[in-house]
Amino acid sequence: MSKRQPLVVGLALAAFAAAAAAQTARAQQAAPAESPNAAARRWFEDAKFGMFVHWGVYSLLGKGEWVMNNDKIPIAEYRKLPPQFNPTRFDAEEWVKLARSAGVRYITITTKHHDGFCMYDSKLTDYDVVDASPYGEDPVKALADACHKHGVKLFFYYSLLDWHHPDYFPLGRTGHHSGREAKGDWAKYVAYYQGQVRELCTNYGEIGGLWFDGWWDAPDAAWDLEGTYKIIHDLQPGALAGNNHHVAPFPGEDFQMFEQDLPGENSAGFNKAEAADKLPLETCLTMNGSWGYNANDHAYKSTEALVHALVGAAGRGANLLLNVGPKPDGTIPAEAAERLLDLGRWLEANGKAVYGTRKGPIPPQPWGVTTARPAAEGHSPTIYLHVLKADVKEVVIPEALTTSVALPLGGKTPLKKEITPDGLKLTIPDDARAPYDTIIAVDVPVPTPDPVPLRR
Ligand code: FHN
Repeated sequence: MSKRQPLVVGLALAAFAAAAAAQTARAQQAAPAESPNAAARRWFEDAKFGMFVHWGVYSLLGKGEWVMNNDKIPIAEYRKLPPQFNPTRFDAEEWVKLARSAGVRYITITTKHHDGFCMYDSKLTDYDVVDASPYGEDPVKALADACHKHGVKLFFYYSLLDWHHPDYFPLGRTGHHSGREAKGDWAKYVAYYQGQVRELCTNYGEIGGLWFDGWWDAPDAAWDLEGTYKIIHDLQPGALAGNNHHVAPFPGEDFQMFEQDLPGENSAGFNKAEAADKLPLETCLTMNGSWGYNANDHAYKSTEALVHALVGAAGRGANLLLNVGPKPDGTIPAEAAERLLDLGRWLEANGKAVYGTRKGPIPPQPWGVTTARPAAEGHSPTIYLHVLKADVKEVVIPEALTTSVALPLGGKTPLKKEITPDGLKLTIPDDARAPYDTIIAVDVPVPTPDPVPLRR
């Protein structure tokens, strides 16, 4: 951090301290009741960590969720998959317990992906897991019940793009090998998909929200997104609507997602949009290189890389939605389960610097990121420095933090501080270093607010 760091850091620090002081003062007055949507957005921002599940009949082929399009499989052939789909080893309780052990706070599952096959019991089509597969049960219902039982919120991924439905016409950029006739009634397709959104908001109890995808296939089509978001908000006032369209958020959307990149990055080429400053953010990420089950993809990211993704997202005010692609038998690949348990162990020890925080007042640095926790009862606000580079021996933070106390997370011995021309230098002792992320808690003294004059 150089002293010449733009004024923005100083302003951010001042804003952080002012917000902390204001929050202390506000705590003394009755807070106005917040709307269910505002409460849900705040919950989402606090949650920090979700598990994405891409599961469908495509898992039988073990080549990912785009196999129908990539292998140019027409519907007449693809329809032979559901009768072979019988995930007898699927255990919703097991999935949710694994998620809880990983420190996951919500699960987002594909209810219908681009292939058009519904992994839930829809009354609007027989092309679903209950009517078209020997399994004959509704895995989404089982998952919803297990999530409600274990206090995990459940979000539904829903693909607007549909390679199967005869009224998804005109075709968009993909799905040109499905063998459908070159005709269809787009209004009927909109009524179909909005009817399914209604089903998802009605039949599974309280849900966390809807995660839409596939808008990018036909960006100029009459999707009636505002009508769709109204259905969600009317039926489930505490549910959030998000749409993975890779452009700036539309009216009615409650969070913004980024794919395979942290907000502000675009290595994957998906994320052209800036991070909206007023919406909760989320980055979705594969553990290997595939969303749906890919039998040949063993290129799993290291636990360190996944911790850095989780912390890197939190340091940019975003959640991490980490993906698993279950096998056709309903089990989660062993490598994925292993990574999830590693993350759970790390969060067990360090979750305080992640859950419930917001992005810190110091922007991402070469050494890492910062998260911040507002003042709590009897506790000053805390800035967490996440030193992600193992070879970094000292960090320089704004001089304005001169009066703060900097402790290794869980440690008792304050770090040595030195005022330098670049700012306040903290030296990290070797015994304070931790695997993946050395976290320094900087307790920021907050001026005690002037006593509120008693009203006569
Ligand atoms: O095409 C989909 C893909 O299969 C996957 O569901 C990802 C997850 O974010 N979204 C789309 C690609 O942007």
